[in-house]
Amino acid sequence: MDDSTIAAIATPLGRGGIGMIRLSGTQALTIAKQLSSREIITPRFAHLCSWKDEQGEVIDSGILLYFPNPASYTGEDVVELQGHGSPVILHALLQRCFDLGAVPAQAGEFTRRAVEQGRMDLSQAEAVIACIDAATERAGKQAQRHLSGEFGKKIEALMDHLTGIVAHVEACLDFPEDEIPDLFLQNLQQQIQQQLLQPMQQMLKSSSFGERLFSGVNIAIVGAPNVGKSSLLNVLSGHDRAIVSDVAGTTRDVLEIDFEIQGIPVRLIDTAGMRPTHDKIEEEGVRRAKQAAKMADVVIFLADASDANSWQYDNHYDVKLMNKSDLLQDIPPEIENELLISATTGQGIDDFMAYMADYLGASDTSGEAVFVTSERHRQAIQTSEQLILEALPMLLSEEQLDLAALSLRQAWSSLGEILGIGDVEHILDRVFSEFCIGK
Ligand SMILES: Nc1nc2c(ncn2[C@@H]2O[C@H](COP(=O)(O)OP(=O)(O)OP(=O)(O)O)[C@@H](O)[C@H]2O)c(=O)[nH]1
Ligand SMILES: [Mg+2]
Repeated sequence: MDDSTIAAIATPLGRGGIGMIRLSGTQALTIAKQLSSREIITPRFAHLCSWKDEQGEVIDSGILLYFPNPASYTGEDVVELQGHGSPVILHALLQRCFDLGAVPAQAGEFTRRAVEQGRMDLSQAEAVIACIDAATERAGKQAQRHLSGEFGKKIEALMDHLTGIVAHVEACLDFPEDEIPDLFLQNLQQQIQQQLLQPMQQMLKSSSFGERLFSGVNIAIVGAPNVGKSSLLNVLSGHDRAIVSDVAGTTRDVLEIDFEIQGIPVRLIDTAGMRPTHDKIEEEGVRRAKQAAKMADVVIFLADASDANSWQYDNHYDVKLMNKSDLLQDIPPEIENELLISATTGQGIDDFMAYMADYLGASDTSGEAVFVTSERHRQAIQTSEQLILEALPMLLSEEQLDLAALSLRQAWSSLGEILGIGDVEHILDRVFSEFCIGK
């Protein structure tokens, strides 16, 4: 265990109403007493006091809070100094903490200590960054569910089932061959299906939506000039962002707006209409449009339902959408199965949004309250699932039972990585390197 006392500014660097310094470790209380010249510091009591430098001159004043171990964020003694949000004052105060014996905290070190002290599991620690980084309310709520341990409990439940199953398989190993009833092993297979594989597959299904909640998606709208790409961008953004005109080739630059689809942060990208051109500026616009389409996660090909010339697009796209439905008397048979909207009247936009939500995986969450939200967790579940699937047929051949037990134990360890259980030092290093200092 690290017995150093760490200190860092926990609020964003910049001027603000309040600036906070946090200390954690065995020396935290002693340092607090020296700073504040107080003999007695009551746990969880808001002390209004001033903090002084070596000469006794006041550096800042504010609220001092002391949380004795183990009931603190890190599980160690924690002191919080809530002063004024001035970078100069905060740095002076922090330096004073260092002079009194604290050392600078590494990125994420407070939370890492919380994990090491068993105050939270690794998935909860990751939820701390997820909370901070959440770009939409729904993402924030999902992060809270992870933070509360709801996700970790699901993983723990799977690990408990695995432990039970491994125990059964290992018990079989002690029996002489031929004495293990077939039915017993078949039952075990069934349990694996129901208690492990099914819930894991459901979790994996929800992961594309869950991961997108945090990673967000870039969606590019491409198509021929004048089909209404900029009009669609304006409708979806709810304001008049892009210039719209009946002159083909209006948009030249790549334009972006941010909005959300069922909580997924979406960057919508409007591009220049694609057509052969000798106009140098428009040519550059078309080049940029192609580039944007290449980089996008989802490419929407927009066409004008009333103009068959716009229906063909040679490059790759993910979603085809027909605009200007208001101009149609009848729907031409060639496009009767396509998604139809009118950027002018708003017709079909809700259905299109529902389609996009589905496309982005919203329906795959099947009403679950908490789902997989990170690639790291998904990969650990996938590895675990793979190992269980490998073990499954081995369970029916008695001479392979030991191999089956080994695979199942590895499957358990893979799930354990999610919670930070086992030999996970390298994983901790990676996870916490993404944290900010002071958290
Ligand atoms: N009737 C009708 N007109 C539309 C609709 N959407 C766009 N328009 C009109 O079509 C013309 C072109 O619209 P834009 O949004 O500028 O088209 P664009 O695809 O961005 O065109 P470029 O930037 O030139 O590639 C404008 O006159 C719009 O008012 C629609 O749903 N119905
Ligand atoms: Mg345009």
